[in-house]
Amino acid sequence: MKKQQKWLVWIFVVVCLGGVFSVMAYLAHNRDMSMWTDKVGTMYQIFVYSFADSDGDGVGDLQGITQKLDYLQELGVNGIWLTPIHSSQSYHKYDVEDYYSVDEQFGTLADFEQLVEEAHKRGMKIVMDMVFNHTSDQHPWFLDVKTNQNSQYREYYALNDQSDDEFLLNGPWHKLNQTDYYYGYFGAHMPEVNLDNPLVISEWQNVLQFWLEKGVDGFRFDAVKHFYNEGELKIINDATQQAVSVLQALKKAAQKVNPQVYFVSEVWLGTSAMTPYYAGNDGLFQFDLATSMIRAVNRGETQYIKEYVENIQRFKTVNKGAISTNFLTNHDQTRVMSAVFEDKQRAKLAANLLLTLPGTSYIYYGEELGMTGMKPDERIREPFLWQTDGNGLQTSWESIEQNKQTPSVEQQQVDQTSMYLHYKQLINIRNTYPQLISGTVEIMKAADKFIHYTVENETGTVHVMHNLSKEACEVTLTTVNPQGIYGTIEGKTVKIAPLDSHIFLEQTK
Ligand SMILES: [Ca+2]
Ligand SMILES: [Ca+2]
Repeated sequence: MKKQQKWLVWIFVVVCLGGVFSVMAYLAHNRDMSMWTDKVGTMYQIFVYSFADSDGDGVGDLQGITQKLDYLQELGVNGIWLTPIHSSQSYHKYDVEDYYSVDEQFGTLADFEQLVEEAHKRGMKIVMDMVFNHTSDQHPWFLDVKTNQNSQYREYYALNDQSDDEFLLNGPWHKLNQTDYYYGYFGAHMPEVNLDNPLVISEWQNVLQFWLEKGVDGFRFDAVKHFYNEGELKIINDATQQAVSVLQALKKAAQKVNPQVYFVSEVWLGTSAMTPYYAGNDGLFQFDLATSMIRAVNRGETQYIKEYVENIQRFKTVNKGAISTNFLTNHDQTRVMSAVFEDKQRAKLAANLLLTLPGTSYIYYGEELGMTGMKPDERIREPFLWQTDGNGLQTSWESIEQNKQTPSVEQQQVDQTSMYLHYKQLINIRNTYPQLISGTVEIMKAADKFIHYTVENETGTVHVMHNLSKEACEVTLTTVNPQGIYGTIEGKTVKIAPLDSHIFLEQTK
């Protein structure tokens, strides 16, 4: 080959490689999740039935949420998690009949698209609840299985036709017909799907793509711990790994529509058993942390928070983009205000913990009003209190029993001591100091009734101290040039009121 030809070949190779690398860089850039890891510090969980009713039928709906987006923007949250909105007979809608629909009680697909558009205009994300462990017993697949012995959907569910099988003795099996039984951990109305069937996975992939095309930003997956329950299928080799594989397959399909799609799962397990699930998720709800924060507030115990913080780095060994998903309580648990025995100062202190630890912190609707709530479930899902007279899109599907004394948004917006203004202040701090979202956390001191941690990034270190005792305390600072964020500093001394916190910035020298 002549010298000139060799050069031409080399130029060709370089141009081709350049093209390949550009495409790879483009794809990598598009999958850049830094918006989620660095900017989305606070999310707001809406129990749709109870939040805002636009048409006066007593039930919350999508147009109601759209009309209240300004409220959420003013509170400072960066996005919303909606409990399921698909058609379903129940009020909670965790038993879905049609995954491509909007329940008519909540509105239409057009209402949903408008909600997404209006949320995006305000820089807010929309995360949808996806119930993929089970369907409703009214889902067309299940109705067909029930009535048709040769149904093509038999393999879509966990069925057992051996009536003498020992599985049937222990597990939550329900009678399908004369010969068959089906598995339903949450009850006969929630038959569990067979996630080992590729046709089911492909259907779930289509569902995610459908909603991503409507503009949704992410998904919260329900009951992931139960994807592969012991005894549900004949062969389960590794329940955790199999569930992770399901999520990975879903993610791959979802990324084709939105490369930055966000996955967060409910895996209701202890931190170490849950951590491997990060391989299929961006976020995992930290149930142990939630309990630890409530315990710290009620009893002054700090060792559990210390242990949690020391474990956070392990999440990143499973998935380097892992986000700690912090929360105090959700729609299945006693509300924070009730968990702290209706002590307003303790509830504020719990908020201070929730909103100063790195990750994405979720607020359950009404928590910012100090709403109370103890089981049964309906009572931890009472109508959100918009106005004292019950107007202002307030829902009325059930009477208010446990929140007769809780002040409404209207009252709290003008009360300087209110829970609402406290949450708003802390969320604002979280939005102002990005290290509180994505910084590196380190415990400085974890003692009885006192904890001090730092959250650091390249712009500076935020110090957070919580006084978990009923006595005021004083701390002498060794920090050069501390800049107050929450609470006052006199000279080198920080005074912290009983059950209160102190936050300051240590400027990078
Ligand atoms: Ca309504
Ligand atoms: Ca299951």
